[in-house]
Amino acid sequence: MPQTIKKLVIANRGEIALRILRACRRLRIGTVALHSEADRDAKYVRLADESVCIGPAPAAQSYLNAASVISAAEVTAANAIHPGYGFLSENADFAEQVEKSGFIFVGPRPETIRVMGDKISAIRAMRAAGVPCVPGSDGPLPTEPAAAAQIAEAVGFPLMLKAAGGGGGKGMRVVRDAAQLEESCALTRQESAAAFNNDVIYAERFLERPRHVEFQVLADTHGNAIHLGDRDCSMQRRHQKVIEEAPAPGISEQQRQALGARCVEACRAIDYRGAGTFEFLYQDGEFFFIEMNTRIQVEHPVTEMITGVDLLQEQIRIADGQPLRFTQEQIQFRGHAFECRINAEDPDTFMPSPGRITQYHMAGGPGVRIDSHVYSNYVVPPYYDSMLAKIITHGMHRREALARMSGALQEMVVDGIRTNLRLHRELAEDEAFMRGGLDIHYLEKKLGGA
Ligand code: MV4
Repeated sequence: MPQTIKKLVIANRGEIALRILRACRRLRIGTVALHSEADRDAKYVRLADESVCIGPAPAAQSYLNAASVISAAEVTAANAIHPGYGFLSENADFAEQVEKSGFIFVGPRPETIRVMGDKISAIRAMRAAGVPCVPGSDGPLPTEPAAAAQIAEAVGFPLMLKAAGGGGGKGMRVVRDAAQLEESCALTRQESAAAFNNDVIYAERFLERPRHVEFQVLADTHGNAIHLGDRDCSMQRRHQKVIEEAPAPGISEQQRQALGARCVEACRAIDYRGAGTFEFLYQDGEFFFIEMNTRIQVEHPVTEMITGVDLLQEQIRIADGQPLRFTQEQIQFRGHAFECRINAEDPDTFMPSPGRITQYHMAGGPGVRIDSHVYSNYVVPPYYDSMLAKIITHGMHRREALARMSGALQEMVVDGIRTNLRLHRELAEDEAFMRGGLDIHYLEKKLGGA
C-alpha cells in the first residue's frame, strides 16, 4: 500500500517531539518541527527537515493555538499533523479542524475523542462493550438532592464524585457518608463548572487502595486491533506519574490476556483508530475501567521495551491507512521494563527548577534507553512541563530491570538545575518498591512521612 503521509508536522515539543521525529525518519516521512519563541534553539528543531515558529513562549499562544498549527501545516505543504501528548492531543475540535482543513490527524476520529472526553459517555461505551467498570451512578447524578441521595445509597458509601468533563485527577471528591452528599455535590459541581465549563457529575464506589494499571492498544482502519499488555503507573504524586513499569507485577498471564481481549473487543465496538490506552483501577484482584486516553502516552516506551514494537511508527502508519504489521499471536512479552521521569524540580518542594544545564551526562549500557531532548548548556524554559528525560531500562525479569535502573540513575549527571534524580535513586533502593505491586497512595505517604 503506498504511503500517503509525505511530510508531517510535529505539533509538540521536548522529548516527544524528538521521539516523533525519530519515527518519521524510520518511515521516510519528512518532518516540520513547530516551536515557540522559547524553543527556537532546541536541537530537535534543527534535526527536523523544516521548522516554523508558531508564536510566543506561553503555550496558549503557541502549542495550544490550533489556527497557528494548521497554518504552519499549510505553509509547509505538509499533509499530516502529530499532536504528541498534552497540548492539543485530546482536543476533538482541533482534530476536526485538522481533518476539515484536509490534513491527516495522527489519532482517533474526532468523534471518538469527544466520546472519551466525556467520562460518562466513555464509561457507557465501555460497559456496553463488556469492559468491567467501577460500580456507580451509570450516568449523570441528578441535581435534585433527594434523587441524588437515592442513587448515592444504591452506589454505597464511601463514594467518589467525579466531573464528567474532568479526568486526570481534577474535579474529584470522596464522600464518606450521606450527611456530606449534598454539600459535596454542590462543591464538585461548582469546581467542574469553573474548570471544564460543564457541571455534570457522576458517582462511583470509592476504591480505597487501588493500583493504576493501564492497557495499550493499537487499532487500524481495516478492522484489526491488538493489545500490547499492561503498565503499572501507581507510583505517582499529585496525579503526576513518577515511575512506570511493564508488565504490572502480580497480574497472571491469563488475566492479562483476558482483559486485553476485552479492550480489543471494545476497540472494535467503537471502531477505534490508532494508539490508545484503557485506564483501570486494580484492587483485590479485580479490574475497573475509569478512563480511556486517545493519545500516545509519556510511558509508552516500557511497552516498546517488552514487546519490541515501535508504537510511534505503528501509530503513524495507522493514520496513513496502513494495516497493522502484527497479529495478537505475534505479540510476545519479553522481560520487564521501568521508566523514571527525570524532572527539573526542587527535590523538597517539587516546584519547577528551570535554567541552564551546565553539565549533562547520559547513562548507558545494556538494557538502558534514554528519551530526552536535553544536552549540556540547554536552557530549560520556565513555561512548560518540567520533564527533562525518561530513563527506561529493560531486563529479563523485574529484578534485573530495576538493578539496571539503579545503575543508570547513579551514572546520570544533570548539573546546574535541581532535579528529582535523588528521589529516583532512593526509590530504586526502596524495599517495598523492590517487592512491587504498591498502590497509588504509596509515594505520597512515603514523602509525607519523611
Ligand atoms: C478513583 C479512585 C478511587 N475510586 N475512582 C484519579 C485520576 C483519575 N484518572 C481517576 N482517579 C481516581 N479515581 C474511584 N472510583 C482514585 C483515583 C486516584 C488515582 C487514580 C489513578 C492514579 C492516581 C490516583 C491518585 C489519587 C486518586
